[in-house]
Amino acid sequence: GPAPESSAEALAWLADRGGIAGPYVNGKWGPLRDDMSIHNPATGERLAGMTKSTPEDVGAAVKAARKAQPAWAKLGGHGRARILYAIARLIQKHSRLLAVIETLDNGKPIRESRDIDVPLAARHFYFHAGLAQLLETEKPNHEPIGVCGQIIPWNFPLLMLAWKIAPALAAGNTVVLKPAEYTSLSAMVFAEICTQAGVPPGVVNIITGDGDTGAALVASDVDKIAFTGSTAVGRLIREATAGRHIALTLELGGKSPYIVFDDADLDSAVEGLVDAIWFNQGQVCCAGSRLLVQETIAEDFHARLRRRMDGLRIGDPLDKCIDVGAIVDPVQLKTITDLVDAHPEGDHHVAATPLPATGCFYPPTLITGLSPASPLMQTEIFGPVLVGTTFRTPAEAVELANNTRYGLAATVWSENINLALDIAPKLTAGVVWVNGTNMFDAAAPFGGVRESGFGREGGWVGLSAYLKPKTTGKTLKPIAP
Ligand code: TXE
Repeated sequence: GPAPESSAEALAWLADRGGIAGPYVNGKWGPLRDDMSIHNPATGERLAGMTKSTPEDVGAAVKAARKAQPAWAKLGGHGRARILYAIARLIQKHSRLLAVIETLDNGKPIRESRDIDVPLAARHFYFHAGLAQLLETEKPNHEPIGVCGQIIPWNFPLLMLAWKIAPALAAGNTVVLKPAEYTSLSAMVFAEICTQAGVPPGVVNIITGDGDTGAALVASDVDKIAFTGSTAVGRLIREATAGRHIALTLELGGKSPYIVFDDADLDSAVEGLVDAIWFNQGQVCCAGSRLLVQETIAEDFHARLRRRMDGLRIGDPLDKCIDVGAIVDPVQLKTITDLVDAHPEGDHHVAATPLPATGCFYPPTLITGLSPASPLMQTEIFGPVLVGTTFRTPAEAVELANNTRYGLAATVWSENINLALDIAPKLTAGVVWVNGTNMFDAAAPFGGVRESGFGREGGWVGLSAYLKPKTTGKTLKPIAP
């Protein structure tokens, strides 16, 4: 049918499917059970029911993936590319439905789901279709890993699904993916897109459920686990897979520094912060959440920042004029609230715009003048809360920036390119942005170090995490007699 233009039409789309998100295994839906509820965080309204997939449901999905894998690999890079291109085009065709569903389910502003999440997801499939076509010539002597278990978070439900599924499929693997319990609806749309695109049954399997379902997937007969989520669950997964010698990549939390030097273009650096910490309500693994400002300009910079914060529009995520939407779930809202309330230290500034009377909203907040050891400076808040302090010298900026358990991203603002190029290599991070922030490219490897995890997603490096190199006799030169 035609793509829904409104939430009413998106809800009708869900009702047509029984109003329940459930497993998609071997190209078919089911079992559909109303075990859990999916809510709209902006209104509290129930959007759908959801199956909590059992270990048996997970086992059936892994079995389907195992059976489908050899034929999928045999299709070859060009054959798989044809299907990946079809998925990309169908994401574009259904972009309106995907954007509305994503915003209803997650609470992110429709402007973001429409202009960022959905187009980047499509681009990820286009890009990996291209890589699939190059595989046989660029990566001879490489085999797919097999069946990949993939577990994703709720902050970018469709985009994280694309980051996981596109490279896995391009490389000739089959997948069993578990979306996050708060946000499983765009995965339902994606499953239908797979059917429409001609993905053979069993190549893409989706299992809905919570952490128990995730743990069952980790314990199942898969050849690899790819996980994006909290550092705590990442650690559990590492322990659970330790003795089994299966492949593992982890993309975990962060507390990324955002460094502003006194010679920076201050208005651009302020605007960058809107993207760094208020984009997606700060629920971004690489959010620039720790502001480090050179002392000489700190007062001026903080004043500009407070003015900009006070102008942010907070409210109904379906309103195209909204800058800041809802927090994904009451549990996450409570985590943010408890953490900030427990630490009154520093100067707190709360954005002036009033919050909607109901729903899961948290105001954009700036907390400056903190000691580097403050839990606010060390703990990932994963909300619209920017914390910070000042520094005097570049060396001190580097020291403060690296004073964290994490190492995902970092941002440097300076008009002095020599300074920026000197600082960048000294920062402990998987990606460093200069005079910009939150910039992504399907071709650029993304991932972290330390407690931010290991492994990279994107580009050839990301694709390689779904391939096994294999040296074969034919390609070895015999030792001269
Ligand atoms: O994450 P979980 P939560 C951070 C952020 C946030 C905190 C808690 O700080 O406030 O984590 O969020 C599945 N075995 N990030 O509790 O639990 C779960 O069902 C296997 C940063 O929601 O890590 C979901 O699909 N899987 C992060 C996924 O793991 C398990 C994004 C992520 O949920 C499991 C999300 C288990 N034992 C949260 N337990 C980022 N890096 O972007 C849960 N899951």
